[in-house]
Amino acid sequence: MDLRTLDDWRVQYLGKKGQLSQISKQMGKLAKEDRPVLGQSVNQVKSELETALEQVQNELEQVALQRRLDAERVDISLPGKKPFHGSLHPLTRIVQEIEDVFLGMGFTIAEGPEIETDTYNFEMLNVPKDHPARDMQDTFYLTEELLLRTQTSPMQVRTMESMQPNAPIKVIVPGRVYRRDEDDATHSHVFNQIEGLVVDKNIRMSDLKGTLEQFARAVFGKDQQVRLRPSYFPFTEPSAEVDVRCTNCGGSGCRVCKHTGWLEILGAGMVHPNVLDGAGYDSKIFSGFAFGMGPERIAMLKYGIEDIRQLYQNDLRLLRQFSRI
Ligand code: 2U9
Repeated sequence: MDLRTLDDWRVQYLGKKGQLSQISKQMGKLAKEDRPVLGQSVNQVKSELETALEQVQNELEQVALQRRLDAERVDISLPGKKPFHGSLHPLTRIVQEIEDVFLGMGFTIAEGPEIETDTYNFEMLNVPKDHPARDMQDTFYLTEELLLRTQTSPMQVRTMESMQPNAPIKVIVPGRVYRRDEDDATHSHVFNQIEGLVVDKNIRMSDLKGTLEQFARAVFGKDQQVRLRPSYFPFTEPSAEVDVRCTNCGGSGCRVCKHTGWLEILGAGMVHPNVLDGAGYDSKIFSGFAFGMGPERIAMLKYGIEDIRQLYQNDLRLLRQFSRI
């Protein structure tokens, strides 16, 4: 017996044209006093049949349900499929890590346009008209005045200009910059920079050194030594290049540090008086320091990546090594 056969049975006996209904139709042919007798018998039989039908129907449904549950049973002992996990790109991680270090020292973060004017990108940073960086060979010009920024510093200039008259500044500017360079293992025509600027009264070279030491220790380890070498940039005076002990050999000399024991990670200096005055901060009252670094280089040194192009190729074999899961 199954549910369908049961329904056929119901139609045959209890249906509109079924046997009980046929019997009821005979009622008219009976004598008046016999009709209630037949009526009662029909009702009683009908009610007994319906009860029996319901009971059998319940049993059959129960059996059908059990059969379905057995067929659909999940084998919880089967090993699961591992879901694919994304992760932050190593470059994004380094940028966020560097941002966190400076946020912890009270810096704010500012971001600005990648298309800049010659005025903000060069003029206001004290880069003279005949400086090689201004050459068509080195900079992507869009028009005579518009260009793709070669550094994030124009945004620091904009920040200085936007400050309430001469409020103190402590800002870092991360972002993409562009230079007309041949791409190779250490150069890319698009790369990232993080530049910092601090301006206030009485800012000294020792503030610069302390800040950069703090930064180097947070990123490269708490015992990091930092060394400043004299250098030249048009926008800072004096200027310095900043080294840490080689992350590969610890300072004894190896291929990575070209046997010097040191790795250059930053450029920095005291903001040139022309830059301060140009952006509205009187250089006789205010002083400041600035620094710039390339997070690609920091990521390469920290993670031992030997070719900058690997940071842009999104090869899963590299990226999977930075997955936390
Ligand atoms: C203002 C004034 C001065 C930012 C500075 C450097 C030195 C520097 C390079 C590091 C590697 C660029 O990414 S890189 O190629 N940067 O050496 N940058 S001082 O000086 C400023 C910035 C803004 C208003």
